[in-house]
Amino acid sequence: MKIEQQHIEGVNKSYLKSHQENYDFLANNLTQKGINISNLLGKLKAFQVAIPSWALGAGGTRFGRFSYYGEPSSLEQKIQDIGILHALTQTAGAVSLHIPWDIPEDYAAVKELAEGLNIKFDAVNSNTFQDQKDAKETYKYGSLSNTNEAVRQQAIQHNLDVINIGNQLGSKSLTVWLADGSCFPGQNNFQTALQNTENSLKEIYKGLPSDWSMLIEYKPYEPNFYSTVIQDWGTSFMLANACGEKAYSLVDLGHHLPNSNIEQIVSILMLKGKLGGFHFNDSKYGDDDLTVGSIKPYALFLIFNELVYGMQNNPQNPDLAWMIDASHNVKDPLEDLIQSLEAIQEAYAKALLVNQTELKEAQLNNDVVKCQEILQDAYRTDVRPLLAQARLESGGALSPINSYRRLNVRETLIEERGKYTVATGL
Ligand code: AOS
Ligand code: ZN
Ligand code: ZN
Ligand code: ZN
Repeated sequence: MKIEQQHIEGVNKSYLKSHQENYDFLANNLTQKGINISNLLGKLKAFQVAIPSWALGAGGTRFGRFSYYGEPSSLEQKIQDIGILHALTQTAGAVSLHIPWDIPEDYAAVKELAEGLNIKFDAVNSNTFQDQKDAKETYKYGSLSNTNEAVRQQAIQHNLDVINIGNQLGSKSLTVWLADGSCFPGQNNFQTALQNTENSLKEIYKGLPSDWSMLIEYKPYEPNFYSTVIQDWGTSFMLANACGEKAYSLVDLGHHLPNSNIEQIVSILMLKGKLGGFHFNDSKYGDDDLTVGSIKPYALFLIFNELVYGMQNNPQNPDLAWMIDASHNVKDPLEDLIQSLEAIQEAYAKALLVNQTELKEAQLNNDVVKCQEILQDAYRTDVRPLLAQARLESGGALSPINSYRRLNVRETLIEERGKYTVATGL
């Protein structure tokens, strides 16, 4: 299934009048505050977020998985799904692949399909958290950190293979997330595990093309429940520095212990020029991978406030790889991703409303109340008409979720692919 422009325009008609009223009201208010609307719209239109190939089917937990009908079974179908998301939202112009789950059979065909849907290939992800069929060595006791050199070599080679695959598609970065760690005290020597990881990452780094970057993701626990080798941003930062200037930290919002001040982490990494990528999601307890903005939207706004500040004031930090990393156990994955994309844009738009000059002045005057007022005034502004306008101007849907439903997307996918697909696993 492919959503055509005329389908979207058809559905947009019924929302046009009320949108125009809401938008005019907001645009007037913001203009009176001295905000340049066309500048704002330009930034929103340019902000594209990569969809992870693994989020297009229903997720699950270790207790089970309830499949969603009509899920994609091949890389081509995953790209088609992202094409649907992008047509509606105009903000999902990239895909993040996972190897070996997404090895293309026909590179030219996959590239052509993605190009036709205006989708770029963002960071490619390696997988050393599962044993692969016919693999000689097992990752049961770690991959890049393993005490056995043969295992480390296999994991290094896999990452080099992933770079090679991504290179053929036009990707420019590799994301390394390791499940390495230990489940019980005494199981691992912390220093050996970190040293092995550093040496292995340096080997992978040597194979990185000159215009590529390596993104090092951290996570405090799971699947290992006593220690994780790359447990926090400090460890990731340390490893990125050890590797070189093309290595960066990647922040996944779900990879922090409760109440961590993620906005501060983001801010400091950008100051040091070492924030390379982002995995958006939301969580209540741990790495819940819930819909972005569904639990802590104010925290997301504060994070975006630092990202916007960094993008404006930290030329030492590169452009970021923006990605969603979410999982949906009970929702239609595509609807869930539409909600996440909207929440990201909303937080970004609100952060763009913060008057940085006034904030700096209030900070210098130690006017704590004013500082809070400035942030909360931006946060409390309903920016949704602005997002809708940005979508409209780019050819997207005024109301993506409603359009998705009214265009019977899921029903059509089920018709085309069948209710139970390979991805169902039944
Ligand atoms: C795992 O917890 C990390 O968030 C990874 O970024 C990602 O979810 C994984 O690579 C996908 O399988
Ligand atoms: Zn992640
Ligand atoms: Zn995660
Ligand atoms: Zn997660």
